[in-house]
Amino acid sequence: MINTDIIAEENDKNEANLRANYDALGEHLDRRNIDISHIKSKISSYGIAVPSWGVGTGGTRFARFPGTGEPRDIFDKLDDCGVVHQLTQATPSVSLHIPWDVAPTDDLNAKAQQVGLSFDAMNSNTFQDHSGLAHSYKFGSLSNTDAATRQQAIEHNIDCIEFGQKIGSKALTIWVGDGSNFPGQSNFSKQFERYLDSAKQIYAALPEDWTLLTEHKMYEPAFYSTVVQDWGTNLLIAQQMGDKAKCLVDLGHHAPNVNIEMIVARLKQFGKLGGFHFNDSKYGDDDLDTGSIDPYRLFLVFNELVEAESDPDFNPMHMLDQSHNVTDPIESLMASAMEVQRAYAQALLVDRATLYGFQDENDALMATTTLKHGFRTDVEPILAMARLEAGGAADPIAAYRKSGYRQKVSGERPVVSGAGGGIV
Ligand code: RM4
Ligand code: MN
Ligand code: MN
Repeated sequence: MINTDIIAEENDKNEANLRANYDALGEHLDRRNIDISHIKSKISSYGIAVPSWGVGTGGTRFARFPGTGEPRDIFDKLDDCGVVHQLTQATPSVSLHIPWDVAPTDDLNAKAQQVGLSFDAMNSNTFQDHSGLAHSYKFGSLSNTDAATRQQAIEHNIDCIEFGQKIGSKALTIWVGDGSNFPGQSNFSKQFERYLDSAKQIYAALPEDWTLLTEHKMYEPAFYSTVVQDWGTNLLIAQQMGDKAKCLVDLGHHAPNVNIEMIVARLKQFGKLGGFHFNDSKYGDDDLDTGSIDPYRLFLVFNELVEAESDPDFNPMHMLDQSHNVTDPIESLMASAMEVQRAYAQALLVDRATLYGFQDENDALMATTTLKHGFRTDVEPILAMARLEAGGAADPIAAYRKSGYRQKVSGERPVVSGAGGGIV
């Protein structure tokens, strides 16, 4: 973890300016009839999960260029996730991937407590073969034509639930790479039927207070068809399963230019929006840092979420899901968590009563201007003040660099081989 003296020293440097900026923004918002402390308290209580795999350096299918001091195992990963949360106070939980993160659950609980974290949704990775498995997932997992392979994948998911119960998780996220690379390779209907049949068996093993999240993705690793390719198929799955099954929207899993905020609105309206994987993309599942390419789209998604906030039954899970190929993953995760908070704060600023009035009058220009007013407001002082008051860093990246954390762990963690491609 980061020495708290360093955080305090860095905060001392920033505090006077921050207070002046915060007060000025407070006056500005006051004139818009918005109470800045209300927005700040919403940001303070907001948390987003980080994926365990996100703290390792990612790669493409061509190569992976390792960073220095990369985590060697889940305990190193939890240390790094602890730093992200310590400085941002925005990422209190971690989403594990099984089998990547398998370890004795008592040790995981002890480590999480030590670094101030809890565990979010479990991810069952049946998109690759695990060592010691009897059957290969080369031609699919839950939808494989071979019954024994499907059974193995079903049991793995049930194992993930049991594992998660021991560490306080309350959700299982299923994303499968199942699909086909050639027209004619698979029978779409039969393949989906097999998927549904397998998913029903997993759903039957779900504890009462758990949620099953299914994640759609248009393509990759299968390049012609994917079993759960879009939100329509995802919604069918959730409807077939039951009340505990909901859809997870990964922002990078759609065709370019797809109106994601509208997908969010539709799923929300019918009670089937279960969670998010936040990231950003230009072309496909690029897994770029959240808000780095299209922060307006992120804002528009949060605009939909804020609309539903007053509904007590609406509580989708929020996670980051991104790959850091050329940056220090800790820095990218901190910046991304703050981008998510920014979009949330901006969406909270939208004058909804005025917006609805313009919508009813069909005043397109004033409606869009009213909406954008939230996005155009610089809410950074709110985010920084929330961090400062919670014991985090006003400027997390600067404090992190000052701390020398990466150099310190580099001494303890040997360089991991960079050969080959792959996401992790
Ligand atoms: C997939 C999908 C999953 C993530 C894996 C690593 O594209 O986004 O959510 O766990 O990548
Ligand atoms: Mn994802
Ligand atoms: Mn993805």
